[in-house]
Amino acid sequence: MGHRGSKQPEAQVLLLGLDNAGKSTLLYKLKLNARVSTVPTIGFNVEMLEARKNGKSVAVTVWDVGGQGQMRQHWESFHPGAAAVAFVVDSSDRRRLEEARRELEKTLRSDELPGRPLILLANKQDVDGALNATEIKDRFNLRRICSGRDWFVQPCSASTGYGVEEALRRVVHMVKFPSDRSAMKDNIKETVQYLRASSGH
Ligand SMILES: Nc1nc2c(ncn2[C@@H]2O[C@H](COP(=O)(O)OP(=O)(O)O)[C@@H](O)[C@H]2O)c(=O)[nH]1
Ligand SMILES: [Mg+2]
Repeated sequence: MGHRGSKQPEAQVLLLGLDNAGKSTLLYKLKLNARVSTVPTIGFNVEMLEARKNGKSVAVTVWDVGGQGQMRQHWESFHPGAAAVAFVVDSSDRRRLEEARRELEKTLRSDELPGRPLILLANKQDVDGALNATEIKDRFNLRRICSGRDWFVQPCSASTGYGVEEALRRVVHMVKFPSDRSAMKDNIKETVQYLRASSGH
């Protein structure tokens, strides 16, 4: 990161969701378009993805912040630089849907994310009995909790790749790409320093 000399517009996307939702699998599916085995994310993964918008090349930096309990307190440190939120849900885990919904609602209430678009990734569609995109939308009461922002529900399977490219296209479509990213780059540096300091590295 930070070695690119070009003025390519860049946006930060926060990849959030409970642990085990499939965030890391999704990120590496997007990055490599290949299936990889993941380990539970302790800190965070970050990848810069190239995409096109209106015939121009753009960069989407995706931050996969660990979903486990003690990492959730750090989600907020990533909010200020985020142009969009991608929230991953394990559509087959009915037991934890309400927990996921609460986390999403809390995230969207953040003062640092006013009007930022949300893409809800209804993941694990390959699993028998998984809720479909409409059911997820209704369970999450998205129309209510997303008032004042663009939102979209994308059914996908990070394992098979179904819906994954489509998800990135949706994000690119919804995100605004400001031309001056210098302030945002400083923001990222500060966030990384903060996280390193607080994890003792
Ligand atoms: N069947 C199925 N399993 C998935 C899918 N996405 C992720 N998984 C599995 O769910 C588990 C958690 O995935 P991971 O990416 O580590 O979740 P994270 O904690 O959100 O980063 C792993 O065993 C993945 O192989 C999917 O779309 N379908
Ligand atoms: Mg992970």
